[in-house]
Amino acid sequence: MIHYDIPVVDPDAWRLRVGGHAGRERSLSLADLRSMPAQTLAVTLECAGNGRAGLSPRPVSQPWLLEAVGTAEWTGVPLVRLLDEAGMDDGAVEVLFEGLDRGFEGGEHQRYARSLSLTDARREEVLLAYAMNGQPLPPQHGFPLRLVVPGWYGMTSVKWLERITLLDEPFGGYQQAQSYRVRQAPGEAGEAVTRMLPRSLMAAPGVPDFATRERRLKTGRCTVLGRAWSGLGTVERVEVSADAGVSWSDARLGEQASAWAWRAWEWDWEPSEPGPYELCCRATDSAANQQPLEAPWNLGGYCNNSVQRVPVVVGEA
Ligand SMILES: Nc1nc2c(c(=O)[nH]1)N[C@H]1C(S)=C(S)[C@@H](COP(=O)(O)O)O[C@H]1N2
Ligand SMILES: [Mo]
Repeated sequence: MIHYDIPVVDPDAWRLRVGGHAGRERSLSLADLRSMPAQTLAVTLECAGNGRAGLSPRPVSQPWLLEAVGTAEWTGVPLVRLLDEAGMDDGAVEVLFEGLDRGFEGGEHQRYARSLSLTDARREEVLLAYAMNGQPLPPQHGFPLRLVVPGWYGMTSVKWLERITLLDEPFGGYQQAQSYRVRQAPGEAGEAVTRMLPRSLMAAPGVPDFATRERRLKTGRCTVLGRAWSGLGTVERVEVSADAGVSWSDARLGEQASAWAWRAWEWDWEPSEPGPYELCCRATDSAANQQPLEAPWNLGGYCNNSVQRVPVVVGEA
């Protein structure tokens, strides 16, 4: 998701500044970053607000249905290398990432900025990415450089990176302390949104009705295809129900492009007779987290990983 405007960046003039509670201030060009050992990793990124429009009452923000997720192959420099090269004073506890984009939010003029604890920032899978699917980052995905934090909801992966700062106290900026918190009422401290809860989505069989989105399908055998992911463990199980979640059976699990990318699954279906059905799918991860039939409501509309429901009408012809 993009909170403000996509910044216009001249790649020749652009520099990444690294400093704060670090041994020395550094300024890196794109060429400097490209000359460092690179890593490529397939990562699924999901917006914390994915599924928000399914909550009632509907929280005021981007009304995502289920489209705010995707998987790409990211190439860049492992952040931990850069942190090691920067050197660090004792006492650094967090790493702050600031983007070039700015706007008004919550009555405050701000740059988009988020932090990670030093421990989370030093994980080997965290990348400073300058390429997506083998091409320079497209403008909307963070050109020329973005953070990619596998396993976490998308807001963590700061785009259009301009500065990395080592902090000796937790960051209290808007996107950390006000936004992206699970709370029931304004003014509550709430719980920080962090890693992606398990979720599965299906490409339902048949064809859609334009207005209702209900799907129409001929009798006979078909295969339901899907993807599932979790930032809290690996996907261990996907189940599908054709009766609105009353009875479930296991889908076959397939490949995933990396430990941080969604996992393919498929499920064969032969409806016993014509009529209305409701297909549902749910994922369970290795930490025993399972998608709920209905996720709890919260003010920001975050982390709604309720099972997907797709009405399908099976007909004779
Ligand atoms: N600088 C900056 N980084 C940002 C954002 C932003 O608005 N500004 N949006 C965040 C959010 S909310 C999400 S979901 C992801 C989306 O990344 P994508 O557009 O590559 O899918 O970027 C994150 N990084
Ligand atoms: Mo997002």
